[in-house]
Amino acid sequence: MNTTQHGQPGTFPNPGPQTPGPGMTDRQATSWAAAAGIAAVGTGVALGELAAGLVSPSLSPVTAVGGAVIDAVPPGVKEWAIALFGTADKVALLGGMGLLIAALAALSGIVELRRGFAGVAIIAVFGVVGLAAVLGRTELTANAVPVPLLAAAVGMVLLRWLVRRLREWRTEAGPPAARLPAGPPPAGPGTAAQPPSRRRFFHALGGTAAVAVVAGLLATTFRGAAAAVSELRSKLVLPAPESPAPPVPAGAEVRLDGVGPLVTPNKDFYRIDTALRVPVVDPAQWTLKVTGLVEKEVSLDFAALLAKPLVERHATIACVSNEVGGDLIGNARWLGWPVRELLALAGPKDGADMVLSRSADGWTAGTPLEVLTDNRDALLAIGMNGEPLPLEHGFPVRLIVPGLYGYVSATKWVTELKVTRFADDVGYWTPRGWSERGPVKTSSRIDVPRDGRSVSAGTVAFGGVAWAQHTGIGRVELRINGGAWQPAELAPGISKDTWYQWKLAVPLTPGQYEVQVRATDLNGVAQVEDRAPVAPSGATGFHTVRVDVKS
Ligand SMILES: Nc1nc2c(c(=O)[nH]1)N[C@H]1C(S)=C(S)[C@@H](COP(=O)(O)O)O[C@H]1N2
Ligand SMILES: [Mo]
Repeated sequence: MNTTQHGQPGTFPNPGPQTPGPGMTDRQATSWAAAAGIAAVGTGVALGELAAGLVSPSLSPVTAVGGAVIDAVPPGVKEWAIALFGTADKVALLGGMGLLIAALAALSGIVELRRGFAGVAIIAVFGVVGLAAVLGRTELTANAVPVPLLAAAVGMVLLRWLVRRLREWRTEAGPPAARLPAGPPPAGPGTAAQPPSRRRFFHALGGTAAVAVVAGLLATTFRGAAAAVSELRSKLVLPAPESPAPPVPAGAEVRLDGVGPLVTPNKDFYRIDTALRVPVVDPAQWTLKVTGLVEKEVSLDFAALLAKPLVERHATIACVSNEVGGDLIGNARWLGWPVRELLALAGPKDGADMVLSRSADGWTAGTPLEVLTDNRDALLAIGMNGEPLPLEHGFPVRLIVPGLYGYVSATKWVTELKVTRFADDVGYWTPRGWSERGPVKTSSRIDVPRDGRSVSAGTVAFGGVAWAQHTGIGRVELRINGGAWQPAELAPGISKDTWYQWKLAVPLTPGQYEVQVRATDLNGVAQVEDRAPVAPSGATGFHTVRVDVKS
């Protein structure tokens, strides 16, 4: 962008025009400034909606602000609105918001023309309101937070640019010619040439408006599909499991503030996938095909899946990219149908040793056939913590396999299971530098105190989680400044497939401490001490925190 020409009023390139310009009245300048404000803010909002549609299908800044308005208005007003608009109340709200946004956008253009940055400040307030609304929506993931900021930034930059173009035009056009009391208006070809800055302003304004329209149309298309599937999801009633989850044992929670929750709420559950746009899969259109080395190909639709005897189980899933001490891991209660029962219907042929699962967006994972047919509860999951799977976590159906990293097992939006051989097929990540097999490595984490924290001398409570899915944790120990390993209090896990919480109270005098944790599985195998990076098969090493104990 051109930063050398500011075109401020008073810096006429050539004062005292020899040929009188066509002139620009204050009213014209104000109208075009208002148009610039609407185009700039419109583009910001449209791009924000588009980004929201791409990143987080269920919510947009506009929807979030609208939702906040609905939550905030007193009940009387709500009833009045429903009485007045009936079922169109939401359309009326969105229409009203649109008009209000347009009015404020026009105002931002007008004040920006009068005084640089005044309009930008109004847009900044827009951004803050949008951000506050987004933060206030509990069902929203952190992914949506940058969206209102992006929208506001785009609006501010465009407004500065358009108003600068407008000022250049006004400067070149000069003040309006003295009004003649009678006679034809002086405007017209030949009378006064339009300055080139006029064309530049209209190109900028038209270009901006065109971007707003295209982004708005794309956003509507994306959101329309996502909104329809979100609606189906929210209306879906999950069947009761034939085999409910075993009860959470008493004492499974150590009840220490800051320790990762025993069951991770859906909105806090880590999300990892290659999907730039969350696949939007209509359950009525969904089918799962079992293909490849099978006696008989099987096809399953969603209604048939719901009618199966479902089981509900807790399982902790982790990403291979989880660093030592990291949070790409979570525990949930999954509702689904055991994959081994589906595979039994198809009848894998001799020689098959892998199932290549494929998602609606073409991602693949290669899972050992054995793990999907042994007695563990590898599930075709439809429910997560009592709800249908969130769109981001694979709605309507995903795989959950206790004991394997997600990249070789946890296919979201799953549509095909191809029974095959490791010799013949590869999952998505394998040719990209990750191991063919991905068993979860036994590991543990110190959640409190956090690394680098100061605590007061006396008894310091340490706590965290440890996991060795499908084997189970037998012991967790702490080591302080490289001393002897001290056993921590290990809470009972929900099952061998979940993480376990642990805690240990340690008396500490003032000073600097380095505290490490080590987990040992139920077979007596301790986690690996040597540090290894996440690639190719998962990080190892002891999680270490430095604690500053103050007197
Ligand atoms: N379709 C699809 N499924 C996928 C992935 C993906 O990129 N696409 N990523 C996998 C990886 S690497 C992990 S760790 C888990 C994460 O599941 P979550 O996002 O529900 O936590 O999903 C797995 N399933
Ligand atoms: Mo992952």
